[in-house]
Amino acid sequence: MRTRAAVALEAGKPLEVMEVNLEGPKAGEVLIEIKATGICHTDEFTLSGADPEGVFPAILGHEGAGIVLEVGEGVTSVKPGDHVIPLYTPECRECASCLSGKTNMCHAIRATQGKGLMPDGTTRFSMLDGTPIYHYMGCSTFANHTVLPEISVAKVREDAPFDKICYVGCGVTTGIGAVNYTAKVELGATAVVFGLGGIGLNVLQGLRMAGADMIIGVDLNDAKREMAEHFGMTHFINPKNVENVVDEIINLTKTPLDPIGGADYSFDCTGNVNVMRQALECTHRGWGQSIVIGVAPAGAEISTRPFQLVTGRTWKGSAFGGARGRTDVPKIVDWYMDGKIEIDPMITHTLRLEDINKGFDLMHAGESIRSVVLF
Ligand code: NAD
Ligand code: AHE
Ligand code: ZN
Repeated sequence: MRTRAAVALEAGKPLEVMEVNLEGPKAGEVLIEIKATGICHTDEFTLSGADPEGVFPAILGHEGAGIVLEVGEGVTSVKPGDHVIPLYTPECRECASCLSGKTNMCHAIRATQGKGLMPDGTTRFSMLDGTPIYHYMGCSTFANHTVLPEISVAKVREDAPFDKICYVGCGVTTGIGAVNYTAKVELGATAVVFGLGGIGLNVLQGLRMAGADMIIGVDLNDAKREMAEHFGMTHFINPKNVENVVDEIINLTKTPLDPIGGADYSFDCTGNVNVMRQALECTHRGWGQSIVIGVAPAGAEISTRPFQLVTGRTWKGSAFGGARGRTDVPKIVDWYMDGKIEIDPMITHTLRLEDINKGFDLMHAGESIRSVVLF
């Protein structure tokens, strides 16, 4: 079949909207009509050329929602008509990672997915002249139709609006999950969120859900403050206005009973390795945990004095919030539909596919939280 897609022809260039060829689903695969897709900072990261796994031409996008149109041989868990969210972190329930119960990092198809290929080593997309187009994060949601492995789709309730729940495909789950599944934040905790964008705001609402007391937000952009307060931030720091952001946080968290100070938890949602260091070093001696969510460019490395770890701080990472896609994503959609979490205010812009590059411009200008493309 033919479908419309925004194609990343090469790194650093705007996407080009065009007709492309799409082969139908093979065994174990499903064809999905994408109804809406968010634009995440990670799409920008790969398009910029900073992603070591970036391959071109590719159809980017990994934050979508849509309807199953057709299933390949042997597919049993979804059927045509089902509403689904594509998963860049699949859940096969059979690999050692899934069976461990210790991680959401299913490795069944990771090797081919990282090369922009389907599990059989080929692509389903091509240009009209036959040139293959790579998949992206196993999702390629910047296309009106896409093909995914069955293990990479979460079936969700049919009354949930596509233009909002697409965000559960990455940002919402990543932020709320990092608090609840990765850090397991407890009632009364003190936490710091670095970067108050599409991920950081969801960390904030995760912290509010978990019952954290003091929630400090850090961002270079003062314009992020108002929305962050709406999502539960109790204190704001703009690093431009303080001499040393780590000292500032430690001072804020000192109490007469605890003159050492330091946060119980911190979350990096910037992808900046200097910020990751600050995030670790502002946590409490003896028990502080810092969760790295931000994705750093190729070649970047983190550093700290080992003494920071010797004295009881823990550095952890979180991909897709530690959520097991097929199990947890439908529950997060239910939380939204039941009013336990909010999504609508974070979707600041909706665009047509033809205008998708505006979504990247708004992100660069710091003017959007999430732009959502409607098909
Ligand atoms: P975003 O652009 O919406 O937000 C980033 C925020 O960080 C902005 O508000 C910006 O002003 C702020 N910021 C930038 N540099 C800063 C600094 N030095 N100090 C303080 N604040 C700073 O991006 P997003 O969509 O929220 O994504 C955030 C990061 O998370 C990206 O690196 C993205 O690739 C990554 N990410 C990771 C996962 C995962 O599973 N681990 C999932 C989604 C996104
Ligand atoms: N390809 C990059 C890494 C990109 C990365 O870390 N991706 C996150 C999701 S970001 C979503 O917006 C992730 O889930 N990683 C786990 C995985 O298996 O990719 C690189 O550095 O090579
Ligand atoms: Zn993302």
